[in-house]
Amino acid sequence: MAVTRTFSIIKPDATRRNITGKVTTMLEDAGLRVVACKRLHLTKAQAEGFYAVHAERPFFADLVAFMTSGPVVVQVLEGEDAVALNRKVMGATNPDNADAGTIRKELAESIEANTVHGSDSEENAAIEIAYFFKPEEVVG
Ligand code: RTP
Ligand code: MG
Repeated sequence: MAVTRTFSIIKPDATRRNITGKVTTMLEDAGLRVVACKRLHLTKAQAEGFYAVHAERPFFADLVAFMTSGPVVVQVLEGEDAVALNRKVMGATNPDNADAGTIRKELAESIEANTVHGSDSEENAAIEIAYFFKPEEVVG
């Protein structure tokens, strides 16, 4: 399996609870390496653009409000088959359905305030990385 990259967001529920280090440790312990990182407060336009694929979903307005409710930490993660590895350590979207030991099972508050985002394909990872980082900001 090749070393690849994925995109991660540590969501506002985690920055509010001051557990970004704990989340990052769980990512690192799973075999992922942080090769780019910054903390920012998403604008409404940034959050709407990022989640445009969900624009027609009933939870879209709530999701945008949540994602702009506090700072986030955006990261590029590198590792063996990084997209799948990250999704595995994140756990299911709804923490009630997530496996024990996953970030969402251990730390998420709800299906919305679920602590982390992770790209769902290599194609989307590349799009999402480019949404937040210039090539020279990613240092492997
Ligand atoms: P993500 O995109 O954040 O990595 O999460 P995901 O793939 O597991 O879930 P997705 O279906 O892409 O949904 C994006 C985010 O929207 C919120 N959500 N709320 N209220 C609801 O029913 C609901 N469903 C999804 C979550 O924050 C989810 O991560
Ligand atoms: Mg998703």
